[in-house]
Amino acid sequence: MNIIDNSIRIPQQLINIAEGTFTGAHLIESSKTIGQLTNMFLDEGAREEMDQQQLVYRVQAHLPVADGTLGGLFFGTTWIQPGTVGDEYFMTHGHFHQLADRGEYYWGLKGSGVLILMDEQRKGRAEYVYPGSLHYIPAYTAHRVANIGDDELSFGACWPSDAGHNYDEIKKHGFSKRLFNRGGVPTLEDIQIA
Ligand code: S6P
Ligand code: ZN
Repeated sequence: MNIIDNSIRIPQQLINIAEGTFTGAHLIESSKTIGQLTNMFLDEGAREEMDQQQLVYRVQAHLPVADGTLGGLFFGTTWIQPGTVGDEYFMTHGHFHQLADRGEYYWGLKGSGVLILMDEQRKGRAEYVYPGSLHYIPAYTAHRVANIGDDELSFGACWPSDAGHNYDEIKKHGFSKRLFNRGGVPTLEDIQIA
């Protein structure tokens, strides 16, 4: 609650601007392991043979209003471990927003990665992510980040509090472009829907 008087208050939340970690109120944390990412990587057989407890990525987010609130903003950090499933880099699940006309900002904090984007016509493109890179994700655009480095990758995000997440389309059809480690070179390849 906002208390209006003449005192100058200490903020309720803090962010470590180098690490992207938050402390304070209204925080949520989540993580995804190899075992939770069924059918997300192209080589499902390789995923099944890996340690199912292995961490792929984790998220910390500051949600100052209820999910679905019109006019608010959410703010978060995602950390992706280095690694591959088969030849495909560790990456976030990826999603459209539930309200598909909501955009988002991403920015690189640590490590090196690639932001993979896809519009509703399945037209895809990608951008490098690195400390200081800034990425405007337009409305109607699915987004996911892959870690192409040997170290942990982290990036920040800010999105409307009524955007929501639509994971179903990605679960059903995946992205139109996937990122593979081909002989040490990050290589984007077109994937046809089966
Ligand atoms: C939310 C924002 C990020 C992702 C996070 C994990 O709109 O894009 O906070 O939630 O990077 O990715 P995903 O695809 O598993 O939600
Ligand atoms: Zn998003």
